Amino acid sequence: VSGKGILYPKQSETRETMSLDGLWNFLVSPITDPLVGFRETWYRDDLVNINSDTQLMPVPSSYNDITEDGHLRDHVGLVWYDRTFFVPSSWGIDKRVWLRFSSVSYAAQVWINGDLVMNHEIGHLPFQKEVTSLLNYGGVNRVTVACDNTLLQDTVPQGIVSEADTDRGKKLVQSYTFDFFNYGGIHRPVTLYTTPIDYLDDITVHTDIEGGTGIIKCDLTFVTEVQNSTTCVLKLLDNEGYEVAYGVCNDSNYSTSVELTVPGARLWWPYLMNPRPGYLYTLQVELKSAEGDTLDVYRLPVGIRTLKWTNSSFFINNRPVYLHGFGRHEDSDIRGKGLDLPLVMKDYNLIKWIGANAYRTSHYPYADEIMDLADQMGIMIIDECPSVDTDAFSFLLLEKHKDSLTELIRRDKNRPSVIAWSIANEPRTQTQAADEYFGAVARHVRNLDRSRPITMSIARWVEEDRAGKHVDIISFNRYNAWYQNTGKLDMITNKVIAEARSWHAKYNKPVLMSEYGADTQEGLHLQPGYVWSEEFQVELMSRHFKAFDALRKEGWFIGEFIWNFADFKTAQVYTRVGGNKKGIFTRNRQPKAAAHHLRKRYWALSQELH
Ligand code: BDP
Repeated sequence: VSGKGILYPKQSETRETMSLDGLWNFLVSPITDPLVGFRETWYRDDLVNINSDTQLMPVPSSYNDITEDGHLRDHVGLVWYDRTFFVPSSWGIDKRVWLRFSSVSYAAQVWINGDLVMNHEIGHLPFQKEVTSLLNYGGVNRVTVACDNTLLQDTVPQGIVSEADTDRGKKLVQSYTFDFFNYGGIHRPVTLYTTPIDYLDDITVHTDIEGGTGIIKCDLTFVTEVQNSTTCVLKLLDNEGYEVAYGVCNDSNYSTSVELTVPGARLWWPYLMNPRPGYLYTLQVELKSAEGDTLDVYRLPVGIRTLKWTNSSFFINNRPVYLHGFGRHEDSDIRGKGLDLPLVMKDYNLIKWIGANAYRTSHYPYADEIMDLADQMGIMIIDECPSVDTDAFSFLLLEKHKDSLTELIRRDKNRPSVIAWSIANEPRTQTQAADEYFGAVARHVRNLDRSRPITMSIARWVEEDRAGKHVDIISFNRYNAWYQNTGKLDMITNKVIAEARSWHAKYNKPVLMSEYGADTQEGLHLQPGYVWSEEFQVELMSRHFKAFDALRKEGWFIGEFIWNFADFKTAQVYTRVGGNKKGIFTRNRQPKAAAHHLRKRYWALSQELH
């Protein structure tokens, strides 16, 4: 069985979880014989027995920055991971056992005890498979992962691999045009968990408001041995655990729907739009047998809110919203893109401190744990798929691009924090091929979810763009006084105003500036503002604020996202000093002068608006 849903593994009366995080064994495939691990079936034994170069590697983490080996940092191709673990005998009785990876970048192949379990391509997204029949219960087991970070013309995102002559001989080198380091490894938690034999496979909720009453439409799918034999009992609990709504529905062909009504519903509001932002109910779903026995229980957090958009505005719970936030990255020193809860918490504390109400998950889906906190804190998310700088539009690429959105929407569809889907960042949208390609991508997303608007961050000029017509909100990225007219601070305000106006004039849609900014070396002071100095970054921001304030009066400008929340690592290029330094915070999450400057604006904005 490999159900259709990807519910986050959670413990309940009927479900157990076991973390497989920790130190795994790790072996790099030799560049001279990259496929040797497959030929010699490395998955049939412990890596330590196979090769004495096996070392320890933390999971979750990127592997690139953990060792002192520059070759590993820049490695292209396969690396192997394995570890052993015990499974209790009790798990072997009347249960299904599942193995879930929250993300491996970029492609993964997984074996249990030498048997192939699954393949997955595209980083930043979870995948899982039932492994019940492959495990030794009450005994030791081995999980092996082959992980490949290679990016090609038909991967999402795209890259190019070529052969280079080095002092060590011929070697593969990876190039890519996107501006963040192509970290590899097991980036997010690995979990073994149980469900009952008859289990809830997926839950989909859509919320609405009628007067003061909240409506929650729940679609459930489940897997049971006998069709039409089960009942689902739903209870909605408020945040103190009191039951506020109840519903029952019967199996009809392994799926069912029910509508819950919540009189006097507490709504999910964004941060700073309400004194109690991020209000979440708990939807408790119980699958019952014909005899009334509980088969499975799963609890899903639910926020009741509505989204609406017109050609000029974006509304949450029927109130117009102005988005003020950032583009971000999952990135930090040492761990790269590995999930790190202290870092995640620190980032949210900084987001609250600075008074941002939104961010874009540039340029790929972020960890479930990061999204959970957005739901809880009321931070609005533009949820981006991993397509960056898309070019050379092929059928295969389109199919994978669509898959990345299918998997993203399947994972995040129930999250109140997700207010829009971003289908790409800075694709080459000036061609007929791009027009058709993004038409197809947007249709695909609308078929999966009509409850949220679609956007795309465009960097082509207004006149040449051919893809904006396919989205609901125009997001544009522009680096005035940085990539254009470098250093000319007096060439920002009018240009931003003019460009935003022409986007609106061309497409008659709400417009958001999704990137602007300047690289800044913390501690570098040059007055009057000169590129790379703190003074320059602050002045550049002020000139943009002036434009945004003028645009806000025109009624269709719906938000400003500075690039970037924090400094982050990139590929080695001579335009980057230790990475991209457009952060408001350093990579170590300390404020530059820009952070204090932005804080003043975002708090003033939220006071003025709400
Ligand atoms: C934009 C990209 C972003 C880059 C940024 C920059 O969307 O990923 O980091 O430029 O160059 O074009 O700083």
